[in-house]
Amino acid sequence: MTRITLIEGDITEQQVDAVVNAANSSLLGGGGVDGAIHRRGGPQILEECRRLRASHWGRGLPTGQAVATTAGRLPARWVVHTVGPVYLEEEYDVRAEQLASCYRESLRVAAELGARTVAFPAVSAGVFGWPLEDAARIALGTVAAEVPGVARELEEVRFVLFGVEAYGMFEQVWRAMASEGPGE
Ligand code: AR6
Repeated sequence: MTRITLIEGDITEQQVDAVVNAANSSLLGGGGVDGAIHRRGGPQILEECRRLRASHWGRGLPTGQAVATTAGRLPARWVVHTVGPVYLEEEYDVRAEQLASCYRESLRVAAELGARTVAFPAVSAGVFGWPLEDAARIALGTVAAEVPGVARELEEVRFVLFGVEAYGMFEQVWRAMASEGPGE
């Protein structure tokens, strides 16, 4: 059984096999989680990202997809980079599906690598402006739906929320989902 856990903390400190990065299409770094991962993980991560840009992902990684690199000096084995959508109300349906795809694709990539433990941040809920409650609903709903399938080999999927507000919101949404039961 895959455990889904929530903690308040910094994703760069997690002792897990794979840490998911909320990147952008360039794969060349940025602020938020992305900045923290590159800073603490060191230049090896960026080197691999540049190689990905020079080969398969010449035009950048499309929104909703995921790709892995080394985790450099982080206490993890891999970083799975995924590109969340920028929040735009007029295109809600398409972009919500892209956000769900980030979680599905990241789990698929991590499982293919043989990861047993994966840590996620709240993708798109920072610079990309996705409202926190809805970001939590999509994140938790998508991961919960995936763990009986592609992610069944995983022992733990951990959401690492930065600050009490994000942690509290994920907790609240998770509890509400649990009380609604399966099929919701
Ligand atoms: N550990 C865990 N969560 C964190 C950390 C951390 N160290 N730092 C921030 N967060 P964001 P996005 C939270 O902006 O919205 C970058 O410039 C943060 O509080 O990192 O997908 C990229 O290069 C928020 O709840 O990602 C892209 O251009 C969540 O992580 C763009 O930002 C996501 O915030 C991506 O924006």
